[in-house]
Amino acid sequence: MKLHSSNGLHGSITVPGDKSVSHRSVMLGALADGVTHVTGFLMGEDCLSTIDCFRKMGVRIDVGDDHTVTVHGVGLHGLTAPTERLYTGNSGTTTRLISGILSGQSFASTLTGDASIEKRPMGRIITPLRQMGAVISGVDDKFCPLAIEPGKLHGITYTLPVASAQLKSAILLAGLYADSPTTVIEPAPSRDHTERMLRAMGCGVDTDGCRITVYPPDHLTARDVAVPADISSAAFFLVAGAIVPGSEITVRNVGINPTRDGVLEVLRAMGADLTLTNRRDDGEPVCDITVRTSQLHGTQIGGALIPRLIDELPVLAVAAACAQGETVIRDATELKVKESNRIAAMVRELTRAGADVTETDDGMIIRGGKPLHGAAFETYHDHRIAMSMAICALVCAGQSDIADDGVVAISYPDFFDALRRLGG
Ligand code: SPQ
Repeated sequence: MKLHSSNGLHGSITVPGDKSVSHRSVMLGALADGVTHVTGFLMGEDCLSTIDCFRKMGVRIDVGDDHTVTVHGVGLHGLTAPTERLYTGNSGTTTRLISGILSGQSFASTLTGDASIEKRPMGRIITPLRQMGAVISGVDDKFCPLAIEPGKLHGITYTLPVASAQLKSAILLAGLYADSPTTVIEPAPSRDHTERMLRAMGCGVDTDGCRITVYPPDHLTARDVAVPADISSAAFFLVAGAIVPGSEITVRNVGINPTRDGVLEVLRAMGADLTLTNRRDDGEPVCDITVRTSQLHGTQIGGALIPRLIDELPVLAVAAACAQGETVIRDATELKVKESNRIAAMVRELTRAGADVTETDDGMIIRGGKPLHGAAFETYHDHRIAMSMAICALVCAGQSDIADDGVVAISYPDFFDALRRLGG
């Protein structure tokens, strides 16, 4: 993919459905009694991996050609033993959440994924699931492939070492199969889509600050899911609209769940011109967001904000490189264990473009305002690095190249077409 500096992006756009909500609609739809109709489903590779895994466990899932998915639930105890390994591709969410579900089944299973998944930490789920009685093992007790045998689960109270929705959800989903309630205590609130969807399906879930308790239900009741547009995908265009001179972009129907909207808070703190309109709620709060170009300035990003914008940090680093003054990102060591080491990747690629960036132990310091120039950018086979550097390329003098552009299909198959439609 060859990219050039842009004179301005204009128009309105609907980005694809939320990846986190799409995954959970299939998982919980499969475990519910009845049929779940999902609209706005993300047809990205990660969510298709989730569909594939549940089909291998006997769940009928019909995929329409207009982002609709129909999940024919089999009930909490209706999954059947897969005849082959469950392959989760590049998807950490599929791998970790499904591990919680598989721990409560009466059959054995093996989970495996691509080269990136085999490097991502799984010890963090193995430890609490074992405490619950799960019979689960991995390579060195830390990595995929994971082997899971039938186990009898009991409720636990578990304090998470990191604010991670995947870890929290794996434990809560195993808790559906436990003989007593399960409580998870988070260091800071992480995305709460699992809790919301479980409640909507009739399961008792109490949230008291950072303390979440799930009560094992008799059954889940299927409920249709309208997936909002993904704020993590919208973020690329919000940053593009803010930094590309002369732009005005409206992103429609964006999910603004308070556990996910940290990117809006930070862009506002940086001086971005954002207008939120047409607010509504359909299980998840949504609105339309209009961004107009403005001069950004540096800011501080850390603490409890981090889990609320963890996947948006790479593109926020691009915004910071275009801002006047210094931006400090701290408390973000989790970025090192995503599809790539996103701290090292962004420091390297922004430096390649001429930005002044220093890597720190838990984040980076970006001294913005240096003139940026085009380059051949690496993606580290990470969709969010590819899209972040594509947005950066729009403000670089000269041409940029992204060789591994197909990686965007993980979460946003249509990304480059959408950018072209806005004038990129
Ligand atoms: O699924 P995967 O590969 O882990 O996806 C990522 C992403 O950038 O798309 C992270 F690499 O998003 C995670 C996110 O970082 C999706 C997620 C979820 O749906 O629960 C939660 C976050 O991860 P974590 O470990 O902080 O809970």
